[in-house]
Amino acid sequence: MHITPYQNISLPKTAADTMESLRLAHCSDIHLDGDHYHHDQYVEAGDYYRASFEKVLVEMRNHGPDIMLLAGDLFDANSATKETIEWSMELIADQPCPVAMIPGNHDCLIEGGIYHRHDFKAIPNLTFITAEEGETLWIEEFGVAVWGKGMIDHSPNFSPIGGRPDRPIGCEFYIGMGHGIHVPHGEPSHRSSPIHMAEIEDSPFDYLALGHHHAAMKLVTNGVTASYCGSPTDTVGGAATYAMIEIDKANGTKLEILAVPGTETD
Ligand SMILES: [Mn+2]
Repeated sequence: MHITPYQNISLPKTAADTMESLRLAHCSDIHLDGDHYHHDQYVEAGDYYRASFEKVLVEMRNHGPDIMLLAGDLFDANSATKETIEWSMELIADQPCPVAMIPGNHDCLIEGGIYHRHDFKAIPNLTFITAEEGETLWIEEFGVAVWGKGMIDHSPNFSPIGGRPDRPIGCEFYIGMGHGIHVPHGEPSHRSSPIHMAEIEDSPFDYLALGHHHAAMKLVTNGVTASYCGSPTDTVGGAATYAMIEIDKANGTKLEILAVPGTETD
């Protein structure tokens, strides 16, 4: 397959030191190759999911993000077709900025799964987190550290943001990523891939990008900014949505959930 070479943004090596703010676009739960119905119409499923992903990428690019985040479930199932997988790899490679991604439960890292069949780490502008115990990867041009885990098994034993490390030395901006169920204070924790509110409140990230809930959810508390950005292919929250984030070193993090135009259901 052909991957278009990534056109690196030509920032000087010291740019991160002098950058006062970082702009992120956060998208999740795209579910490529899904087969659901939308707006009470039969839609050619593959076309709908691909078109919606392309559309949200255009919307995000219009905000001029420094980095795009894909917080899991890019694919609806590990049985996604080779054609769709290669199409998505080329699309990611075509984005004019770095992209950071974690797998979700639908496209988890089981043996023989998508990310074993196709080498997403070969996509030049993609920072792809796969370590089950968690790993910190760097997007050096911006002095950004991204931490997350590669989900293998969506089970109560998997803790998507459990054991997150403190802010790494030398990092200008610290981003966390997680895919799992939000567990509010006081609720039982028997569910798979739980992300407890207390863990979110305790987290050291400038921004925590979450995925799994298709209705967007802003979680801003105790000086921590996190969100489930919703899904570009599911309007369960009233529209297809994504999030835009501005991390400002002096003024903290600003978060906006935005609807993809034309997808509002009321
Ligand atoms: Mn999910």
